[in-house]
Amino acid sequence: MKDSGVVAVDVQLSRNNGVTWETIANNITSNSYDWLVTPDSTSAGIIRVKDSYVPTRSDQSDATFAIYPGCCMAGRGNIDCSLDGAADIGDLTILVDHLFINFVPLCCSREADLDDNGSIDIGDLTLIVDHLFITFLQLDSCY
Ligand SMILES: [Ca+2]
Ligand SMILES: [Ca+2]
Repeated sequence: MKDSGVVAVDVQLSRNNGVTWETIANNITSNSYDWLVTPDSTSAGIIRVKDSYVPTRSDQSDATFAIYPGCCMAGRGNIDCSLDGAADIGDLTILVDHLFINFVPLCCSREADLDDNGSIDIGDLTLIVDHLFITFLQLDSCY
């Protein structure tokens, strides 16, 4: 909640713990602002709110926060929903665990449905093994 002496604020985001900043919104006069989270993912996010007219007056989040890649927002294969968004050996491990060992639920089943046939099965396992080790086949995007 902004102080009554503050007319408007700018909201900024850093994805690298304050090294660089991007402006999310300018001249917000209300006490809240809804922001639709955008890529890139980060483990070092900070939000800063500055007085639009007296930029030396500002405050920021006390601790960093993470922005995770969305569920199947880009390419498939990030089965473990890792922050880097990458399809790698960790994702293969999760898929094997899901299919054969502990049957762990998946954080985003669409990431694991590599052949887009609506089920997670051995066909998807074949594709990620192919992607990682054999033909390095490009995985389809989610859309
Ligand atoms: Ca991953
Ligand atoms: Ca499938």
